[in-house]
Amino acid sequence: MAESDGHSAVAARTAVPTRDLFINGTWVAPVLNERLPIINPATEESIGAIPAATAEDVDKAVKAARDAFTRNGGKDWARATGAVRAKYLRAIAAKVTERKSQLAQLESMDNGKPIDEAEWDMDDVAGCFEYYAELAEGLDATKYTEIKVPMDTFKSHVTKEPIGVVALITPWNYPMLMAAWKVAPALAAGCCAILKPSELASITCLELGAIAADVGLPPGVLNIVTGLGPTAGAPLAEHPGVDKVAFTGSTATGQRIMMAATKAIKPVSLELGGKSALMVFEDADIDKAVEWAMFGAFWTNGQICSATSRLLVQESIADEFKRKLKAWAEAIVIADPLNRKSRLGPLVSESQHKLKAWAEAIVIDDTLNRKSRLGPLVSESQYEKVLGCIEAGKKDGATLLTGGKRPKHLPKGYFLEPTVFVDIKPHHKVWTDEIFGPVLSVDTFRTEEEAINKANDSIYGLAAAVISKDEARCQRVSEAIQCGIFWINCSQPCFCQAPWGGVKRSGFGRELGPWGLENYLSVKQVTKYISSDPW
Ligand code: TXE
Repeated sequence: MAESDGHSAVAARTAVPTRDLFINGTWVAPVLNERLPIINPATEESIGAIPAATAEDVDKAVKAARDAFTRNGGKDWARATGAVRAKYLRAIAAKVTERKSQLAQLESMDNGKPIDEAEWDMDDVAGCFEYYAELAEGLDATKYTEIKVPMDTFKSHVTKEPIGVVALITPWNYPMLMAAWKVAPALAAGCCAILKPSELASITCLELGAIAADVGLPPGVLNIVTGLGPTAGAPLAEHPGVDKVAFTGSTATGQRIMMAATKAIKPVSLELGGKSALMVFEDADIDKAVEWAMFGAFWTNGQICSATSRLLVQESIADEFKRKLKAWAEAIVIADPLNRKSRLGPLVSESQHKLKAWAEAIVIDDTLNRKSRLGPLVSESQYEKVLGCIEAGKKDGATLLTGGKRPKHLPKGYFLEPTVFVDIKPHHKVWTDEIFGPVLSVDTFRTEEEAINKANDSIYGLAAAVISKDEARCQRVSEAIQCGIFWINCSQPCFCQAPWGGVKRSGFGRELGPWGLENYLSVKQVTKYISSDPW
């Protein structure tokens, strides 16, 4: 194929392994022996199949996890030292690194993300397991923490214990990384887990099973069941043998999971949708601000919970800003994600230099310097959803500044041009609803107060950002915005040491950092009567 069609210079496609469900340390065919096709979103071709688990398979996985949790009085895992668990986590990290190239190719073919980005994801997966290995070791030192109580006839301490059997239900936008964000802290804490990845991108999560087997993880500590949400996810979330559910995905599914958990009074942590705003003030370096806006909006095709989907620009610079945004968005080259030139940038990068490199690689208005950084959207249904949102934007009366359609040179695959809407009204769906695609809506503001009010006027509260040279203003805005993650003079950096999660309908609970570990720990108070006198 010709260079210009975006399908040349494509890395060799690795074979997709055929896997069953990973239960109790072995590969088990699903009871109904049904499979779901894996569609490569860049070609719309089937490249394999994943097992479709149902309630009976889920039940087996939960039993295996419970058995692993209690086996040998819990000494195999739950009550082993953190140092023992850390060894396994480090071995998993090493295997991910060893298999990085293959895993990244599989991720790219399954999810459509540019190959460079998929490789960065694998670095972050390994980094996440390494990080929680360290925290697992740290648990040994803090196992018993004394508490001062006001009566000297009593002695109290708290001890942290693993919550038990946990269900980890993950999405498709960062398939292996989102699994790592849950599996690594859950295992570090001493929990035994059932991972249910998204049916739209399960390949690399199944490979995590192969890696678990390779490093000799005790059977049942990690189980992986793939399949559809209603037939595999729902029975898992509702299973009475599950002690906690950790979920990342849509707000609608989060509500269902929470209702199931409410009935059983079990804890949940929910990382749901977002509609994150980036506020750009007139004292900002406009070129840099456009770069951050592009990065926030179009990286991973905007299929990121924290994506910059609402841009607020101070009125005095709005015309220049929009002109540049249009030119730069149109300069993004869209291509097969296995093409090395195709990349959007790191969302969850461990190292800042990657972020910087990405920002520097953003091409401005010189077409000779174009760099490809957009792959296809993940699936036909997501593609249709995003196209529907674009139509709704037009119908509502927003002006399409650029994009909104399939690129001419890519007749196949779920490719979409980076799309920018302007002339936004507060009720426009493109402004209020999570789209999860490369669609940015731009509004303006006059004062700081107006920017804050507009940014806060959302049912979501995951992330937000400000760009301004005025440090005091940045600080004020960071305190005024209702969200769980706030960026100053940047957008989207993510580090596994820092907490991740939202407020309002973006969910609750925090992943990553020590907060991520606490998600899987239960605090027990132990109080001893130490006097010889009768009470
Ligand atoms: O999400 P779902 P989908 C948003 C985004 C996207 C929309 C739909 O707006 O367009 O959600 O995506 C499992 N019980 N986000 O349909 O359904 C499902 O199998 C238990 C934002 O993929 O929430 C998958 O493993 N589990 C988000 C996981 O839930 C169920 C990332 C997520 O799927 C279930 C993804 C049920 N009843 C989508 N139904 C983010 N916050 O990053 C489904 N699942």
